[in-house]
Amino acid sequence: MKVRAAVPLALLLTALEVQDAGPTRRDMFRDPPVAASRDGVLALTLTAGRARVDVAGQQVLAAVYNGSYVPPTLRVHPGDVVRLHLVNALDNETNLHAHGMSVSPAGNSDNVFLHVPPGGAQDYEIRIPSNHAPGLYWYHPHPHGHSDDQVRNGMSGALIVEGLLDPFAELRDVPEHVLLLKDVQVGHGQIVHRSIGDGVIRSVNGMLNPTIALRPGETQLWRIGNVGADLYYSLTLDGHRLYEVARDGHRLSRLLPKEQLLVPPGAREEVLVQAAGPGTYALRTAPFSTGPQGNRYTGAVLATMRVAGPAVTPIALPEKLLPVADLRGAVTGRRTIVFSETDDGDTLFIDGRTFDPGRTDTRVRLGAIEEWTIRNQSDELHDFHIHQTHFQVTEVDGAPQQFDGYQDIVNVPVQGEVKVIIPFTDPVIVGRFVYHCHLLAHEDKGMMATIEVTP
Ligand SMILES: [Cu+2]
Repeated sequence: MKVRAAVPLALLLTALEVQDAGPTRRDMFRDPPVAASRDGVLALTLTAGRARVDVAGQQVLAAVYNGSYVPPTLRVHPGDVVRLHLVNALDNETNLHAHGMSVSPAGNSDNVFLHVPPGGAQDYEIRIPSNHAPGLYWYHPHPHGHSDDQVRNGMSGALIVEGLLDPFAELRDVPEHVLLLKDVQVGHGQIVHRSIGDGVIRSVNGMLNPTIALRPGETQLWRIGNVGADLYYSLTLDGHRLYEVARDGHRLSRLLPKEQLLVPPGAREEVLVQAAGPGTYALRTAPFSTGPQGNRYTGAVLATMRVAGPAVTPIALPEKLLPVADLRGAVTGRRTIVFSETDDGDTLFIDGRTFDPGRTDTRVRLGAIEEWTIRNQSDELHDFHIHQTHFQVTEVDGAPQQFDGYQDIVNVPVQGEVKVIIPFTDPVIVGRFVYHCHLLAHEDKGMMATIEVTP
């Protein structure tokens, strides 16, 4: 804020002190720091290690990247190369996954079978195809058995492929924010591991209910990522609709006004927000239950939108965006996979088996476009995610779904099923990778399988 000479300094200080007093003080919203590519290359080091960090206004000891609960947002263009040096200063093995990216799963690219031992380091080189879909992706560790713990600690950050709104002259220059949703359980100054959702604190970019400032009528792009380990978010914004532009980094064929958005673990939503009249409006997540064998947790106000200042003329939002290819009619094969678990919930299966990195569960020829039925034979929610590619959701519990675009995460109802069409058509994905439930506690307890795409 610029201090104007006409206001006595003493008065200003008093006002600030009053504002700062007490627990009701809210942080102004801050975007995560940015590491952007230059001349086609993004080079950076991520060091995974324990550090005392600020989370939701508390100092806690956590395992994080580069000493921060909110590591840099990686911003790249299609065609760029990411050269990432991962240093493991933790007590457990770790590795790195570029969630949602259609990149090579081989060698030292997006290869989750690579594990970096404690004290070790690994150079990753991820080449982003020149035709890669622009949007919000994210990075996080993926070492089976430790994924949940490491992501719960804060090891997750945003990865943005530029260009989402470039084709639309009226939207190209709207201000944007990245909102990373993470949740923590804190005990004795440390991040602790209790039952999912139990006493959880929700944060946005590590902040507790920060204030996002807009002018009346102003339009902003909010890139919202559920980059926590296990929690569902069900989002609403008081007095406003969220205009859905993209799901999981994939632009929709039209702008969808939504009163409420379900964001399962690992999913992203990119939305336009158009501010109403002056006032404050809460961005909320509703209380949630993941089923009789699952978890219940409370809702929270995630952020407060404060609308003030001179009004601007609202942009006329387009109804249509760009066409997206409908894959129905192009299906070359079908298969069914089943999620199940033991009665105590301690062991979870895909097709009756727990994860074995040495076994190849599914083999697919490059060029195939498969319809998968994903059946949930348990009494709690799971969400399905496959690496290296995306899919089209065609049915949920037998009800046909309207086609608007692709995604890489889908919620699978309790004792229900979804049908998706998965293209295995991009030559860059040839190799071995995985599909799994993205509640990382479930993945760590076995609910993951391997797939190989062969030329
Ligand atoms: Cu699950």
